[in-house]
Amino acid sequence: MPSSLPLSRRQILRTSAFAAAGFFISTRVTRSLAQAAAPSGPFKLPPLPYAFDAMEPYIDARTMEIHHDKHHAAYVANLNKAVADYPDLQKMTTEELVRNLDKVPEKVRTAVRNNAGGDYNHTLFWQSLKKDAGPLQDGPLQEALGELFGDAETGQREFLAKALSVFGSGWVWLSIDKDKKIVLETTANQDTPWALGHKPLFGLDVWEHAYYLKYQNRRADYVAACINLVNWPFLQERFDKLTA
Ligand code: MN3
Repeated sequence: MPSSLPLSRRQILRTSAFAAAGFFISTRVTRSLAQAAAPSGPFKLPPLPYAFDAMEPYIDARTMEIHHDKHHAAYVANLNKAVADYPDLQKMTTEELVRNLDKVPEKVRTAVRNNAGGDYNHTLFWQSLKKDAGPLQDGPLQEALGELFGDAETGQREFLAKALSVFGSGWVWLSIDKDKKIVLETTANQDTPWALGHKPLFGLDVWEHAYYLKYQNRRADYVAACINLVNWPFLQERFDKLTA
């Protein structure tokens, strides 16, 4: 039959194309599952803005990978779950959600508070870290920090002490109050400074998941290491925007 050869060739082609596609798809599925075991929804896990090992040796690559791909991804997935029945909430950003928790229906308020907070805090945290960002330059942020702490050494000491004062899981923050002054404060769990009426400038994650693999119980060593990673140019720009 004249068609048998072309047909079988087509079949072979189809089979191999299918096999290739299948391989491709399964690789992609595995990756996307690892990225976000999420029921799909309006909220997406923002990509880490650098490689997992970008903050070595201060933050190890494995911690960074688990922290972003598992912990941060879980907040996004759980936020999507929480807003699944609320089209109005689905249209909001995580910042709008954490700034308006009183408007979130009581039934999902705790879930939104924890998971929108988790997404918001981590997204800001990733951007706030950079290796070799250089020191803080003279300018409004430097002046505001000087007003609060006096000198840099005192600032680091007080920031560390504040970070150690967090009992259990939480964050230590440099926030901006209503008078555009910087305040040093902490929040529990994934609460944000917005809940305290302040604008978050810089937050350091002091949950154990942020440091346990490398530092075990030595939170002070982790915080001291992170002080080397502050992305001052980013914070300067953010300070200018938040105080404009
Ligand atoms: Mn975390």
